[in-house]
Amino acid sequence: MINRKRKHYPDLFKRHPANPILKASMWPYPTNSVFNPGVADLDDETLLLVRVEDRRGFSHFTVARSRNGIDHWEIEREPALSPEPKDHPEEVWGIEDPRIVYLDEAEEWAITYTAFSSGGPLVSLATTKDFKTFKRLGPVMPPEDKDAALFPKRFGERWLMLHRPVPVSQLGAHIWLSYSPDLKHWGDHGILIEARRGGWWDANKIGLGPPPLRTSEGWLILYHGVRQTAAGCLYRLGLALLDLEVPSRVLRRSDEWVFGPEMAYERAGDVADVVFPCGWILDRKGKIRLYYGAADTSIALAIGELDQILDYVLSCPKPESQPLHCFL
Ligand code: BMA
Repeated sequence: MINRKRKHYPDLFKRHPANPILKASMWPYPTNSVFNPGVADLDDETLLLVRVEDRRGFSHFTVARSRNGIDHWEIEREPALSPEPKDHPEEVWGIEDPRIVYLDEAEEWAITYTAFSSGGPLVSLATTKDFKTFKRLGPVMPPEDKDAALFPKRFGERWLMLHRPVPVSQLGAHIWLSYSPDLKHWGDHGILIEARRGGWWDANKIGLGPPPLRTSEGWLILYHGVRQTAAGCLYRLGLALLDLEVPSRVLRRSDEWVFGPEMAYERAGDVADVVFPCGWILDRKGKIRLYYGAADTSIALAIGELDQILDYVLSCPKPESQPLHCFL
């Protein structure tokens, strides 16, 4: 792959003028906030599995559907997936931040989500064919671990998952890659993308955004970097590209963030200065619709052109070394 001259696009992702597209005031039942939705492309409509936070502070998921993915959302009157602490004690304080991937082989959707257990947040997995009934596979990573998504296919015999454990050693919260023969038992863990250090926008703590997106040039990754400032945390987004056949190889990583909180609905809310995407859709015209939680309060949409995004990410540096991973 050639090293191109660094491209500059001021707006790789453009905010939709209808933002925020979904708010708690539109909900058919009382809620505190709606944000960080998982996204599924159902061909004739866009389905959002919305994280809804109630006024205890606990979250559940509710389905919202729209033909154009922008407006006229039909919001279901009942939650689609609620915490079930009796059978699943790890969900005692709610379920959060779903990432949805269609598994061709199984002909069903897989949802990785954060289960908020009394021992801390962990990664749980559920599957569904219709977003009405769900099969829980239970917790797949112990706490603290979040921001997980599967790849939609096996590599060789194994499934791959990206996720973000947080070590007590405070040596940095990085994006890890793990392997499984059956989606339930995971091993061969290794760091894939490291949080940088010092003054970088993505120092110390990063995490995956939407699930990896298959493109002609590799798996496109959008991740958040959390900058600690005197005023609190600042969530911004950067890009990376993984090898199509061997996703443990990081081909490119952006030095700069490509999207960050700017608008009033991103800068103020329950948690200020947060843009937090958990899903995106690539349409037939090469446009990416990125759905994100804004300030942990509402849901917003930004649109990008895949060609431009690839052009940009291919002009980004190759990582100097691969951190840990050598299993594939
Ligand atoms: C992260 C997650 C997200 C949230 C973000 C900002 O740790 O818990 O759900 O949007 O913090 O509060």
